[in-house]
Amino acid sequence: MNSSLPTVGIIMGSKSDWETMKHAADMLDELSIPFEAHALSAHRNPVQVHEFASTAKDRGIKVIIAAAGMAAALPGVVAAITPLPVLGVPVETRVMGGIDSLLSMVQMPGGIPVGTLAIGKAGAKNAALMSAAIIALSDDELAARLETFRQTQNDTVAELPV
Ligand code: RP5
Repeated sequence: MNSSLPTVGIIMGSKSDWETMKHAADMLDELSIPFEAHALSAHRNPVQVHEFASTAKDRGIKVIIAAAGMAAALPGVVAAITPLPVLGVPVETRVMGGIDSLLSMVQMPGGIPVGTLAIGKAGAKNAALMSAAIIALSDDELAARLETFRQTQNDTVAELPV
């Protein structure tokens, strides 16, 4: 993890979500974006979630990535408290494969948006890339790193592992 002050805050509903969210962390590391990560549940830790969300902007966080599974209230609750952009990652679940997480996250009432990504690993990686794109609007060095990432991806996407 980059040692500068974090500009992305990752919050997830359970330690069990880390297996998914490490893909967001890895992508942020690759782009040299400093981040912090916390396991806090909207249902099990409501006071700590409020503390995290209400202090994030003043601590220098620019984007929050919130991941949860099942009745995935966490991104919406965080978005209701902070003025920062909140990106939601629906975590895959055993019973419904993450459709439960996706629907409970994406169906926000008008007025409080959550930018919901895909279920699981792809959503976690893309949440990091979306965070990068948002922060890069006012950070030219990050914009250049993001462009390099995309160019490399473009140049290597057709390579087969043979
Ligand atoms: C949600 O419930 C968490 O985000 C997690 O995806 C799911 C299961 O949590 P654990 O029972 O594994 O802690 O709140």
